Amino acid sequence: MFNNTELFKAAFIEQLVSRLGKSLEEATAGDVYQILGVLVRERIGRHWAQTNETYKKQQEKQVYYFSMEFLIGRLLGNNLLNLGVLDTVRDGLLDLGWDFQEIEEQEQEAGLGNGGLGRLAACFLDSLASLQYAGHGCGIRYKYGLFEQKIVDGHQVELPDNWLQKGYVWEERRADKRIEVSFWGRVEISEENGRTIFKTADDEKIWAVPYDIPIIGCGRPHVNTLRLWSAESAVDPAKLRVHGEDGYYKFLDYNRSVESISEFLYPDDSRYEGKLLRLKQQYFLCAAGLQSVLRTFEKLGLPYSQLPCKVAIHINDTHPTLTIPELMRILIDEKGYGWDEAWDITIRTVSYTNHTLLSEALEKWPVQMVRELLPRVYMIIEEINKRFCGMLLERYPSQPDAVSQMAIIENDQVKMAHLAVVGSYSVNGVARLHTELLKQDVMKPFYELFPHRFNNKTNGITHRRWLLHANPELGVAISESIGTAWIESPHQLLELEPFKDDPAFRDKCMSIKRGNKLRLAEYIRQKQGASVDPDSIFDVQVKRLHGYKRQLMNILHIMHLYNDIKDDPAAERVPRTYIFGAKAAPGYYLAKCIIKLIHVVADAVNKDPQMKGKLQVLFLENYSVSLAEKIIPAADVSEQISTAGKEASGTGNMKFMMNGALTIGTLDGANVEMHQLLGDDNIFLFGLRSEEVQDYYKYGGYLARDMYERDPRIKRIIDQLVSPGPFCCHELEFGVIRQSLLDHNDEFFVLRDFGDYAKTQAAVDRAYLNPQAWAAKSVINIARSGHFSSDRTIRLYASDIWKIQPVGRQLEG
Ligand code: 26V
Repeated sequence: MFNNTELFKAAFIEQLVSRLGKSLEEATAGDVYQILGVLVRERIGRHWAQTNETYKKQQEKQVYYFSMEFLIGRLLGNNLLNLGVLDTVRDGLLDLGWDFQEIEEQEQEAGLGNGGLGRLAACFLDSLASLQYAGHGCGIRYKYGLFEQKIVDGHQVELPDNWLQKGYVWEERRADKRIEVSFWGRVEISEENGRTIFKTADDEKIWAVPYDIPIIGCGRPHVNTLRLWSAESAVDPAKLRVHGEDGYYKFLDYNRSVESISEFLYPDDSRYEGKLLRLKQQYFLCAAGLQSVLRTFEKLGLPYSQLPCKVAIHINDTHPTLTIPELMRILIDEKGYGWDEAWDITIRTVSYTNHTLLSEALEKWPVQMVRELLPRVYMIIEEINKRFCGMLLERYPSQPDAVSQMAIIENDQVKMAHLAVVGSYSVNGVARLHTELLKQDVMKPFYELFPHRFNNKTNGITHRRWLLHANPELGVAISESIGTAWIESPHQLLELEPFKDDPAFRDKCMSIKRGNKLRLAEYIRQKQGASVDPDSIFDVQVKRLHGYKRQLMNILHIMHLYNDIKDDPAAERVPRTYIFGAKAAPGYYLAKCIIKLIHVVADAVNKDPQMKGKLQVLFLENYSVSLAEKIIPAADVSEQISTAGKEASGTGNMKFMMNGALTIGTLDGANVEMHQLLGDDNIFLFGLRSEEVQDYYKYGGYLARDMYERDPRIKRIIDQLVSPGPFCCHELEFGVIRQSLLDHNDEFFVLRDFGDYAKTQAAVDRAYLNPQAWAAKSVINIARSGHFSSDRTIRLYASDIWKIQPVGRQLEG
C-alpha cells in the first residue's frame, strides 16, 4: 500500500471511508493523522508478530530496558521514516491537498520523561530495533506526562499534560496479559517439609495492565516492543457487595488510590524526595515488568539457572532497583531456590546505569516506608545488606567505617545506588569523565571492591530522529555528497569532512541553516509575535532548568552585553539572538526565579531601540521533544555550560553538533569527548576544569564575593538584580538569586567562570564574522558527530554488557 504514491493514496482513501465514514473533502487534519496511524499499524502488524516468533524460535536472549521514563516524542514521522515510506506518504498527501507537517502536528507527543534520562531510553529503543537486537522497553503508562509549561507574566505555570485525551494510535492494550501486583500486608513465616515458607497476608492486590507500543526499526522489518503498564483496580465491581454508604466510599477510595499509581510522572529530576506514591510506582514497574519477563522466559522450558543466558534486565538509574530484591523474592518464595543460587542468578541478570553524580539526586528510601509497603521485599533487602556487611567486615576487619559507608541500609534509610551496585554485574557511567568520577570519587569504595563491574558507555542519540527527521534537507545534502551509506553506518559521516573545503557544499550547509532559522523564526512569530533576525547568531540553551546547568550565567552575561551596548551604542556588534527553553521542577523556587529573570531581561532588551539589530532574547514556552526538533536544526551556537563535573553526559550537546551548531562549553560530561574529536579549533571551551572544581569543594578557597568586588561588570549586574533600573522586577525579589551567588557563595561557580565565558563569547563573535571559516567548522562538527549516534552506544551495551548479537536477516521477506 505504500509502495508508490498511487497505491498509498488508494489505501488511504479506502481507510478514510471504511473507518471514519468520511470523504476526502470532509476529513480533518486529525482524521488524516488517525488514518496514517492505522495504515502504519496494519503494515507492521505482521512484522511485529514475526519478530516475536523469530525470538521464540531461536530462543534469542532478550534485553529488557526497565525505565521509569521514556520520553518518546511524536512517532508518526519517525515510524514512516524507519519504514522507508516517508517520501511516498508526503508526496501522496500533497497530491490530496495535505501538508505532511501539519498532519504531524496533530500527534500529542508522549512526554513520559523529564529530560536526558528519559530521552536516552527512547533513543536506545530506536537503535535496538534498527540494529535488529532483541531489546524491549518496560515502563509506566502515565495518564499525565510531564506538565505543560505556560508562561504567564514571565512566570512558569504548570498545566496537566492530558496526552491520552484523544486516544493514542500507537498503543495496543493487552488485557489478557495483565499481572497482579501486591502492596502492604504482613509476612507469615511457616515451615513445610523442613523449608521456611514466606507468605504475605492481608495485602492489597491490584492489576498491572500492559499497553504495547511497536518500536519499528529502520530499513528492515524488525519490530520490538515498548510495554507500558497501567494500574487498575483488582476488585471486580460486579462481585463487590458494598455495605452501606461507608463501604461504597471505601471502594471508591481504593479505586482512586490504585489508579493514582500510574496517574502522573513525577516532574522533578535531579532532586530526590521520599514520596510514598513514587515508591509505589517504582515497585509497580519492577513487579509487573519482572513477572511478564519471567512468563516469557518460562515458555522456553528452561531451569532458572539459565535465566542470565536468556534474559538481561537493565535498570535505568536506580529508579527500578527494586527489581533486584523482587527477583530474589520470586526465585526463593515462588520457585523454591535457595539464597545462594537465587543471588547468583539475580546478579548475573541485572545491570545498572548511573546517570548522575549529584548527591541530592541519589535515592534513599526511609526504612519504615519500604518495610510497610513491601514487607517481604524489605526482608530480602535486609538480608542482602546483612550478608554484604558481613563480607565487608571480613574484608576490612579494622575499618568499621568502610562498612557503614558502603552499607545498603544505614541511618534508617535504604540506599538504592548501593543496592544497585551490589545486586548487578555491570555498573556503567554515561560519559568518560562521569565514569571516572564515579570510580574515583562517588563510588570509589565500590569500585575498589568490584573493579570489574564498572565500565563506561558514553551516551548517544539516534541520528534518524535528530538528523534525518529533524533536518531532512541536511540529510539529503549529505547523501548527495557522500552517498547514503552513512544512514546505516553513521560513523561514515566522516567522509563528509573533505567537503569542509568545498565552497559549494559550505554554501549549501549555510543555506540549509538559514532555511531552518527562517522556519524557527516563523514559529516564534506565530507563537509569540516576535520577529527575529535570521542573520543574527542563533545562540541556544535548551534543557531542564537547574543550578548546575547555569542558565543563570548565560542570562547574567546577556545583562552584561546590554550594559555594554548602552555604554557604547556606536560600537559595531555581531547581532545575536539568545534563545532559551527550559522547564523548572514545580517546587524548585530558585529555578523559577531564573525563568522570571530571563523574561525580565528579555523584556528590557527586546523593547529597547538601542538593542535593535544587536541583541534579542527569547524564551520559548513548553520545551519538549517536538520543539527541540524545530529549535536544534536552527541553532548556530549550542550552550553547554554546566559546572565541570556536574553534568553526567548531556545529550543535547550531541544533537546540536550533529546539526552543525558550534558549541560553547565547559569540559564537562560528553563535551570532553566532543572536544577530543573536534580539537581546540572547532569548539569554544572555557571555565574551570572538573579537578579545579573538586579542589575548591574539598579545600575551599573560593570567595564569590571577591569576584563581585573585583570585577566591576559582575558588581554592576548583580546590583542591577535588586535595584531600580532596566531589570527591576516588582513582583518578585531577585534578591534570592543575588543571595545564592553572594551569601551562599555561588555553589556552581557562576561568577568564577563569568570572565572566561564573556571572553569566549567574544571569540564566538569574531569567528562568526568569517562565514566561510565558520561553515567549515560547522561541517567538521557534522562530519565527526557520527560517533555520537546511539547505534554506537547500543552496540557497546550489546557486546560488553548484555552479550547479545543482532538477530540477523532471517526476518526479511
Ligand atoms: C531523579 C529523580 C529524583 C526523584 C524524582 C524523579 C527523578 C527523575 C529523574 C532523576 C534522575 C535524573 C538523572 C538524569 O536525568 N540524568 C541525566 O541523564 C542523561 C542521560 O544519561 C545525561 O545525559 C545527563 O547529563 C544527566 O543529567
